[in-house]
Amino acid sequence: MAEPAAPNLANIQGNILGGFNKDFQSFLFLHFSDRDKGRAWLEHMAPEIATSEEVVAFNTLFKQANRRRGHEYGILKATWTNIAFTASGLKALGVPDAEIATFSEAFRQGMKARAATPFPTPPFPPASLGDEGDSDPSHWIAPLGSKDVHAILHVASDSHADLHATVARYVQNLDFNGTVKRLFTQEGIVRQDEPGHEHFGFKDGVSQPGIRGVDLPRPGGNPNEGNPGQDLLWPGEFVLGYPTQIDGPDTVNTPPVVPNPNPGPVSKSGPPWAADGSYLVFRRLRQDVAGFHAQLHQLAPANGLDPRVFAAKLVGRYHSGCPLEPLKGQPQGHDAPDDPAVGADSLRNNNFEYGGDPAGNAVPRASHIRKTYPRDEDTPGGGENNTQKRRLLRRGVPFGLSLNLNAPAPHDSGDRGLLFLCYQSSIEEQFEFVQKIWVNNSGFPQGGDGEDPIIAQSKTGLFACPGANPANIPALKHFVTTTGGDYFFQPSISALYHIAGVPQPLGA
Ligand code: N7H
Repeated sequence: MAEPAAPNLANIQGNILGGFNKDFQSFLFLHFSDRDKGRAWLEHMAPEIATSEEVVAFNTLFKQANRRRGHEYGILKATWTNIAFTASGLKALGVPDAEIATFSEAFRQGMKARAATPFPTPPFPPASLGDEGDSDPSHWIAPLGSKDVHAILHVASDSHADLHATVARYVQNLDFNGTVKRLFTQEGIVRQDEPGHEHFGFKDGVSQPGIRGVDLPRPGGNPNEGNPGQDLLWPGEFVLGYPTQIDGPDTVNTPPVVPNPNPGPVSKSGPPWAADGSYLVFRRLRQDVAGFHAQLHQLAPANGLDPRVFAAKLVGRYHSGCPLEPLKGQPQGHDAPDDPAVGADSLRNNNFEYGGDPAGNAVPRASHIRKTYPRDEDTPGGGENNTQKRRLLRRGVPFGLSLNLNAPAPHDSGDRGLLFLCYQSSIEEQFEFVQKIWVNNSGFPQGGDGEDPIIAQSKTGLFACPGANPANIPALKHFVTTTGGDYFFQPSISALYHIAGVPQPLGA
């Protein structure tokens, strides 16, 4: 029988296909000390869990109302919850060892085991994520990365008050149950001074993969794109049980279409009940904002660049999200200090490729967005058809308060950054591949390009920046430190009942 192509949104947890996109978020790290009471708690929680169907419908309505009224204040509000488990969590809830063994090795080992030092040096490919020095797991915030963490309960809301009322209700129930312990709570909060921007100042969440069956082509537009420049990918890249991208040329159409638009093999991992589930990577990344800006203002003039252009070259976009590459159909890109601010325009801000800029004159080949998604660039892995198998659905949110760069507070904790979350159907082939083989590798895409200047896990690295003088910056400091993280599996709604050991109620 043919496998389904359109994702079953009603059975897929919210935030996987259809991001929560909420200003106020809490992540509760839980431990189950009794199998049966843990299962009873899960049965009780299951109706609280949002579906992707609900979140996609809400987001569509929210955008429509927002567009018509011209503002988003007070239009619609929601509070969403979802849940994901570590391998030790599945075991604590009684999932048999033989079934756990069928999940991916990275998930079974957990991020801490994969993060371990030493920093990858040749021979390549490296065995670890390269979390060294301050990022070494021995410095992580307890209990992140510990096998005691069994589940992450994620609550996200448009209102601070609603978030805390919901979390308080859940915590009361945890305490009542007694054997589901809350080990730690991590708060996430969108920057109130610059909503949508991460702590270094750049607009985030601008580029996401389009998903066939969820994101529709624009009327009269390219049938293989959602918004202009947003390639539509098969849902199996992000959810188990669906067709994936083909890592090879299109042999069906003449001329061949790139990326290959035909459905590839169905994504499989874990036991049959893992279908409609997804792997979640959670990484707590601290950002040294003052250090980042101090380096910009020191190195930019020393290398003949305006600090705003240098900052944009590190990322590949201006602060507004506007790309440095020329938009399709336009002769010139942007390389002037003034930010052209087309960042909010999703019809324009992803409509570019790198093929016209092989030397990296506009966007250096090692810049953050080119490293993590090289688009049509030639790669040692085989170019764009292979690259589309490395995509991530990013669902991050900042943590900590903004740093006032004009008047830093004397007792500032410095603990701010990004809670990086991403969904994929293979941790090894997607998140880990991007971090190990592209980000941390100074030889990708070409020898001498340098590490990713934003997230590489080494203290300093090379950054080749054509247009700067000199063009090679040999010891660029890096200001993102890993302070914890783990790998989770986010089961379908029906699988939550399966794990709880009860039949799914009709209509649930
Ligand atoms: Fe990145 N930043 O502020 O510089 N990221 N990121 N990221 N990131 C992106 O397109 C940032 C991190 C990706 O499709 C933008 O949304 C920071 C990790 C990918 O063209 C900005 C941190 C990983 C893309 C940042 C951080 C990635 C992307 C541009 C950590 C994966 C899409 C706005 C503190 C291992 C590329 C946007 C594309 C975009 C920043 C983390 C991956 C501004 C500060 C850990 C795939």
